[in-house]
Amino acid sequence: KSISLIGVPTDIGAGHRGASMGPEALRVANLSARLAKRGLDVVDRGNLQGPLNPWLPPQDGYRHLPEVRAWNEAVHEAVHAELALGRLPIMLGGDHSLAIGSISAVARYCREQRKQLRVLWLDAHADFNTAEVTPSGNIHGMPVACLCGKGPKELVEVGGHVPATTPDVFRQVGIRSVDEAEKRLVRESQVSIFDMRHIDEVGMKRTMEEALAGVDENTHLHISFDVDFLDPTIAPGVGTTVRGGPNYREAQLCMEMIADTGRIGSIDIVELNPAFDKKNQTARLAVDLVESLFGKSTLIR
Ligand code: DIR
Ligand code: MN
Ligand code: MN
Ligand code: MN
Repeated sequence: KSISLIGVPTDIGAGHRGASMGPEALRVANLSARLAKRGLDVVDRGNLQGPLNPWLPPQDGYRHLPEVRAWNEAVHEAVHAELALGRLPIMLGGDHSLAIGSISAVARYCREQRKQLRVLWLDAHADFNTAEVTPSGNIHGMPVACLCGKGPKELVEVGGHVPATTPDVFRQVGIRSVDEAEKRLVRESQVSIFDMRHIDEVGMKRTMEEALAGVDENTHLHISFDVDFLDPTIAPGVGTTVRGGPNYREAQLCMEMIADTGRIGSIDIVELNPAFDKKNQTARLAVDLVESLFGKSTLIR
């Protein structure tokens, strides 16, 4: 499989500055060379461009709505172009609002190819807020709702198919912070959530068996990996840490079980914020985990 790295250097949807440095931190942590060493053909396409962060307060429930839209138009086109070439795009984020562009493109590709889409949303947060209920106005807390058609026209219409996709394609893993009014939206949407309590009770192995159930030869698996999924003791380099996340071994097992399906078609690596990191350790951990996503194992290769 041929991989295309796409830098998305923006923190336009976040509540802290610095995720715009994520793409470079992943490059400095050697992502490209480490994947190439696994025998993969990797091309770094460089960075997409979009508006600078004007750092304004929210307006009508959204912070930076026109800017988030502009970035996502660019992401959508870039991701769809890579998929159409038969390549596997990896977004180097950037805040999680970029998933509106990437997943809408993947969903469009799946409709064109008559493939089944499955999205694994690895995150501490459900990212299902709307303007009416958001406590922050930050659009990185809204991409799943937008992709399911709940959100502003500017974002719901990215890619031209409304809704871009449906709640049944999502499996959220690692969730442990859902805002008060967001809880009802998540329940009503029927997005399937494997929260930390579920992982505590049945373990990561069974959780991933459940989250991957039904994945078959015709499935395109998209991994949307918010680095705040990980426990902050191992991954401090994010803006919105939440304690009580998966530890190193649980995270590795999660990635290894995804690799075993052989069905990964696209990936977002988001919310990595070097301004909060120490010696690039979170970027280096993310690269370790991505190697596992591509099948690195202890005894085979
Ligand atoms: C919070 C934080 N739920 C919000 N969200 C995210 O502002 O909507 N943090 N996604 O990473
Ligand atoms: Mn998060
Ligand atoms: Mn986030
Ligand atoms: Mn997120």
